[in-house]
Amino acid sequence: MSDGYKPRVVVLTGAGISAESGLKTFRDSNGLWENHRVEDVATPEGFAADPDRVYRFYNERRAQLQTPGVEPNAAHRALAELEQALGEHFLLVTQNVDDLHERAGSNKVLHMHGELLSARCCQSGQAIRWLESFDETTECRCCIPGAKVRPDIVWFGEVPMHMDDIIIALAQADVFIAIGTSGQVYPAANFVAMAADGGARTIEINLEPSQQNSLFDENIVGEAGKVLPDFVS
Ligand code: BV8
Repeated sequence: MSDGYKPRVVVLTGAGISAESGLKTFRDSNGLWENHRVEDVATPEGFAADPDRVYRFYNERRAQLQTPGVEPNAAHRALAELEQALGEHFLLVTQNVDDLHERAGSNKVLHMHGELLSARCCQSGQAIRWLESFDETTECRCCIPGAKVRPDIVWFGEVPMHMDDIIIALAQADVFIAIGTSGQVYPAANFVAMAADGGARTIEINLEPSQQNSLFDENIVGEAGKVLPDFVS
């Protein structure tokens, strides 16, 4: 990257970027939604109806994320290098709740759907770093005794995080790159149109063309871990 002009780049990642690290995606074959009903484990109604099932769903994924061998892959590392090269002209937004971007060296990651490795206090709303399993008998560490904790996850019907910052960045982007996302969940699925409206060049990198591939200026088909290192160099 020349020292002079640095394009403003916004990247959106989805579950596909973590697939080569061994984490399940949602909608691929054998994906998370094949073995769980979204309504049961990723909605406030599902949590109210059967909290234990939801705690178990996220405890299993949190434990899997921390098992040996689940490591960032070359795609995560390539994005960390791109952040190094572009500095404040680079923004990484992820729909993922794993910490593989951070473990690959990305410093600024906007987790618009929350994070597995934190819990949210039901009393104060605070997010607290939390690595072990928890359930409805677990007491919060942050405030009044007896306060409970829930997964620090944005469920369907809840408001995604960091939307103000994301909307501004998309309006100012020169390049928008979506990596490893099926483009089926909103408002993230609208980001390509929002970036294009702001004049950005839009690029999709995906194992197969997503439902939205026609909305992108460029479609690169392949495994992110194989495509991205060459793409960013
Ligand atoms: C909201 C919890 C209002 C975290 C998740 C229109 C406008 C606004 C809202 C809506 C709308 N229409 C409908 C809605 C409501 C709803 C929605 O989108 N429903 C869908 C089903 C139609 N949206 C919401 O409720 C959102 N909230 O809208 O609030 C609002 C809006 C704006 C501003 C203020 C308020 C909340 C959505 C968040 C829901 N939470 N999960 C968790 O458990 O992990 S969503 C879930 O899907 C995950 O977060 C996941 O990240 C996300 C998207 O999935 P993907 O990441 O794309 O994964 P998927 O498996 O689908 O695809 C993987 C892709 O990777 C595939 O294409 C595959 O080919 C590819 N791939 C595989 N391997 C590789 C690869 N690519 C490259 N390399 C590889 N190796």
